Amino acid sequence: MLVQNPIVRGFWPDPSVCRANGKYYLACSSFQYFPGVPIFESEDLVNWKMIGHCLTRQSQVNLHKVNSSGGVFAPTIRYNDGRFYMVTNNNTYQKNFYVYTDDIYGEWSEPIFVEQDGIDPSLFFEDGKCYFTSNGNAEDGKGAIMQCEIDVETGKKLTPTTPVWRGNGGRYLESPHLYHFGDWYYLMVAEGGTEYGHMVTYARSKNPMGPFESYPGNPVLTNRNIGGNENRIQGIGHGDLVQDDEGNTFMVCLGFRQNGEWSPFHHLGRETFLVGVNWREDGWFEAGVNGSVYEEMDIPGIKAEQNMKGFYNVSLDTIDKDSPRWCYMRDYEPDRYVFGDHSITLTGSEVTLEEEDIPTFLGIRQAEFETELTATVKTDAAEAGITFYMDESQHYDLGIYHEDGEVKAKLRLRTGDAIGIAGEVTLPADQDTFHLKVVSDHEWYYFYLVQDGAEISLGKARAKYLSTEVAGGFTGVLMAMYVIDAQGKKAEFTELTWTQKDA
Ligand code: 6LW
Repeated sequence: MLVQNPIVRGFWPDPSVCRANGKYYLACSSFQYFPGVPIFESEDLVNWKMIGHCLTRQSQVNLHKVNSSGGVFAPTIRYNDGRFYMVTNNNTYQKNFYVYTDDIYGEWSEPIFVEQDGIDPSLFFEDGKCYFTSNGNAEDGKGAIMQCEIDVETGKKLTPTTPVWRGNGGRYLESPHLYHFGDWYYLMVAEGGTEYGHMVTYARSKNPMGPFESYPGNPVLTNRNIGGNENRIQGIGHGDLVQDDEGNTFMVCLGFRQNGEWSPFHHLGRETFLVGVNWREDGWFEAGVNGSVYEEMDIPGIKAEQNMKGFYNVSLDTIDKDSPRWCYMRDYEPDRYVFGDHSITLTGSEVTLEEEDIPTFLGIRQAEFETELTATVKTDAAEAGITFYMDESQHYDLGIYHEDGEVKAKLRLRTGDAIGIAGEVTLPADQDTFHLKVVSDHEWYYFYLVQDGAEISLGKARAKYLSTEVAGGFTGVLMAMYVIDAQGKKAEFTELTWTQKDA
C-alpha cells in the first residue's frame, strides 16, 4: 500500500515503536515540554491517534529550568508480560530512568533510575532477563554502545556495564536497540548525528552481549546521498523495528522535510517516518527503497489506507482541556489555564518568552508548512497573543499590548540577538477584543490584525530564522497562546482555528 511520509508530521522526533494486544504504540521525545513523552496508538502503522503521555506528573520528571532542547531525550517503548515500559534520559540532569504501566490509557509509574550513563536507553526482554542498552564511552574514551542486565523490578544492575559494539565509524553513535529475530541478535543504532549525515546502521551476534559483527551494507538506511529536488526528506536515522503478526518487519525512524534546494533549512522539527524492511536469505536485512526514505513509498505489508484529512487541524470544537496535543513549558502550572466552553483563559505571569523558565504558554506543534490561523483574544494584560516559537531566542509574536494607557497590536520578531518590532498599530483605548490572523507557507509567516472585517498587515517574517539550522536544538516550531503580565491579568482566547494543509 502507498504510504505518505512522514506518518506523524511535525515535531515528533526519536520514534520508538512496540506491538501489544494487536496494536502498535509509538513514543517520541519531548525535551522541555510538559507532559513528557507522547504516546500514539495505531492498528495499521499508518493512521496514528495520540492517546496521552508517559510523564504526566512532576514527580516523574524534573523539567525545572531545563534548557531548551534539554530535558527528555529519546525514549524506547517496550511491552513485556502484560506491562508497558518506557525508558528515557533526562539529559539536563543526566539521568536514565524508566516508567511502566499495565494500562496504556492510564497513568504510568514513578521513575525507576538506572546507574548507567549515556543517552538513548533501550530495554530488551528475553527469558526473564532484561538488558539495558545506551550510548556511552568505552574505557578508551571512544564512543561505544554500552550494555548491562538489570533487575527490572528495581532498576539495579545485575552485571557490569560493558561496551558491546563500537558502531560503523560514524560520529554520534546513539539510539541503540537490541532485538532477537531468528538465529541472530541484532543491535541497531544511529550514527552521523541528527543532521544531514544521519544514518541507521546495525550489527548482529549469536549472543545478546556480543561480539557484534557489522552489516556489510551499512548504513542500512540514510538519505545523506540524495537531496535537492530529488528528495526533500533529510536527516533519516534513529530507527526502531517492529513486526506484524504475519512476520512483516517495519522500521520507524526520524527525518525532516527540508525547505530550499541549495541551502536547505527545516523548521517543523524532526518527524516520524515509516519504511519497510526486507529480510535476505543470509539473515541480514535491508530497509526503505535502496536504503533511502521517500515522501511516497509503497510499503509491502501495509494494508490500510492512510487518512490524514484534517488530522492536524485545531479548533475549540475539536480540541479541549484533555487533548494530549497541548504543550506546556517546563513545570506545569495548571491554575494558569482555565478551559471553558469554547474558550481558554490564560493568566499572565511576569516571565517573558525570552526566559528558560515557565512563561504562560499553551502550544501545539506546527505539522505542515502551509497553515492559516485565526484567534480572538479578549485581554487587558500587558501583552497577550500568539507566538510561533522555536525556542526562547527565536520566535515571532503577534501580541496585543497595554502600555502607558495605550492599546497596540505589534509584531515582535526575536531572531537570536536581533529583537525588533516589525509592525505596530495603535487601537482605540476602549477596545477589549482583538482578532488575530497568521498565514504561513514554506518560506514566510504573514501576520494580520482583523479590524471590522478588514485585514491590517503587521508584517511578515521568514520561516528560515525559526529553523533548526539557525536556532540549533532538537525541537520544532510550536504555535502557542501566551500572556505576559506581572499583575496576573488574563487573556481569554475564543474562536481559535488553525487549518494545516493536508499532506
Ligand atoms: C537523541 C539522539 C538524537 O537522544 O538526538 O537523533 C537526541 N538523535 O538519539 C535528541 O533527540
